[in-house]
Amino acid sequence: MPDFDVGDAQYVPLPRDCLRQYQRNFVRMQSSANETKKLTAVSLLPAKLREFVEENVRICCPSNVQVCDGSDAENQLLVNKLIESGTIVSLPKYKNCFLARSSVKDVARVESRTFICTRNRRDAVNVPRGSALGQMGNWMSLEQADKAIEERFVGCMAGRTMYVIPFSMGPLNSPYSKIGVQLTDSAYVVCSMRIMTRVGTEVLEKLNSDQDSYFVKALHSVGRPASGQVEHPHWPCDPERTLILHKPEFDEIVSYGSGYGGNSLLGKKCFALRIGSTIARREGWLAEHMLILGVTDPKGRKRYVVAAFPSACGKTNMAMMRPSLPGYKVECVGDDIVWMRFDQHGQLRAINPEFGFFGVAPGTSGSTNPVAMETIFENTIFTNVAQTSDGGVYWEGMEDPAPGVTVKDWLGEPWVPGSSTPAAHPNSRFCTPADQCPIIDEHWASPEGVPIDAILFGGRRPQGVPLVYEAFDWKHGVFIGASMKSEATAAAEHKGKAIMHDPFAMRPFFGYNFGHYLQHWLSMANKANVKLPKVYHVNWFRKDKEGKFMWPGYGENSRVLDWILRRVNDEPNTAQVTPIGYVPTKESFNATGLNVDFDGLFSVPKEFWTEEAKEVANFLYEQVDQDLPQDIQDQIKNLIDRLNSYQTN
Ligand code: SAT
Ligand code: MN
Repeated sequence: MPDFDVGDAQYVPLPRDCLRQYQRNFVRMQSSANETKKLTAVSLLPAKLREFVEENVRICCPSNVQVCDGSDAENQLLVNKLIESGTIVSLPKYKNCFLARSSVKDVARVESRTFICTRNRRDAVNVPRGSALGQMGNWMSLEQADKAIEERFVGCMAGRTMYVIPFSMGPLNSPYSKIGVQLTDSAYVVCSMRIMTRVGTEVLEKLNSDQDSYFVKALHSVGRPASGQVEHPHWPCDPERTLILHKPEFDEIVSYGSGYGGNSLLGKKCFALRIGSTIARREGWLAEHMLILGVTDPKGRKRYVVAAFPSACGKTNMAMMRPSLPGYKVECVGDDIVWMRFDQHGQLRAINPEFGFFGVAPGTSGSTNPVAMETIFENTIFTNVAQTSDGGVYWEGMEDPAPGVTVKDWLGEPWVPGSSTPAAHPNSRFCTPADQCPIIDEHWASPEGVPIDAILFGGRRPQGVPLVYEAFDWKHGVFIGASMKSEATAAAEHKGKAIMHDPFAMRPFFGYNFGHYLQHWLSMANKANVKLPKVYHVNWFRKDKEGKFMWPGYGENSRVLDWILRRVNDEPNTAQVTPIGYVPTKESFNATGLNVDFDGLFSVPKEFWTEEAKEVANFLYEQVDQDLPQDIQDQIKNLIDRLNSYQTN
């Protein structure tokens, strides 16, 4: 329940009025302190957090402030409120599931409006050569950022509640975890953050007991158009002025104007990746856009691997894979983000900093991801999927609705199969608790993390790129990560299927200069006594001359894991050398029972790769220019040399 309430505030856009409002609010906060002796009373918050809340109450002028305790009761009140405002509807076909329809103008991450704000531009982004446009993130000065914040945030929460969400990225008892506090005026965001992160009073207790009460500050408002006219009252937003700002020097995130996904669930991309990568660099570890899975072979040997694919390229499917190879078992640790570091024994260990899955709905079905289908029909918030007349959901790829059941598309309009427009938005999502996954790994929330033996990079590459290949060594592995490309996806505002560079699947998520990031990855090899994991590149999406996929994917990808485990276990005669890395020998790759063109899947066409190497070299030299590490320059030269002397038969 709110700590204090100042009634229905008017929209007050001027700073002066805001200050007056603040004075009134503050008096009430003081008096509520005497009445409420609970941990969630604003006045009893740890000093630094209280300061953060008060400062932003002063700016945003909410009509009341509610510190979230993460309880079921609190969640129920918020759900009721969201149903009342028309933001979500209940889905009676399932248990405790809801559907939200966003504004049509707020459906994906907005990379063009996402900025890293630092004193020096070069700390934040790579500085491209000449007049080339930077492709790896945007920079804004701290002064510009403050001006933009002032223009947008003053009075933006008038008439609304400001929720204070204390959350932990990673298990609360893990030394790898970090705390954040998000202020937001969206109840939908509170409910979603509660699924995606660990929210609640335990976090406040930890902040209270920690000496420095350190937390990442995250301020979010769905905003209010400058005209004052909110187009869709059930989903307020301000798409014209949306801005997502990060200040790594202050561990601060400020997001305005959008309520969707990574724009508004600030623990995810903003904290765990952008700010996280800058903290990781400072502290000597890695914050990456990767799934984590455990794989057990028929002999009972278990290994964990991480895999980086760009958004909407099948990370969730792989993390929940049901292996087709007999005797294999896959267990899921995480589907999107990893924080990993070498422990005192030199073993790379990883945690999943998240608590839920924010997965792409379309394409998820009993055949592509049966495990996800067993996970998501309880305690889930769906956004922008279609709705069925029997109180369920529907999306492209899902089994057709039963006869007599009608469908409303993601906009709420009647929809019939075969329509020219999709039923679900291509970036529609399920937001679901991770521990509901039937194959969640028993160590998924272990404070010490899980040991990692292999790192996979991958993307959607229709041409030229083998199903799997292995890096010669760590430096070559870092170069492979830097060279990643993939077809554009619906997760951001890009259109079409152009092949885009997406180094480490981090292009939209770097918190600092990509050249420095490469150096940081390379520097892992300089740590004393570390056991560097093997590095791979995988591509499930190669197409033949007729444009058909050459590889069935999904559960059959366990055959690739099988080969990787053989390599990790140092089995002899498992690899042959090509200019781009090791590919499997025919006898070491289990294709039994599959009708696939082995030679075609693993071929390394000289012409394609000569072009590819040139293009990647141009990209890296042009984009990273003076910050391109010498080791990467050497890798480019080595690849070109190997290709020049490559004899194909
Ligand atoms: O950034 S989101 O969390 O909206 C999804 C993604 O791009 O992976
Ligand atoms: Mn992602």
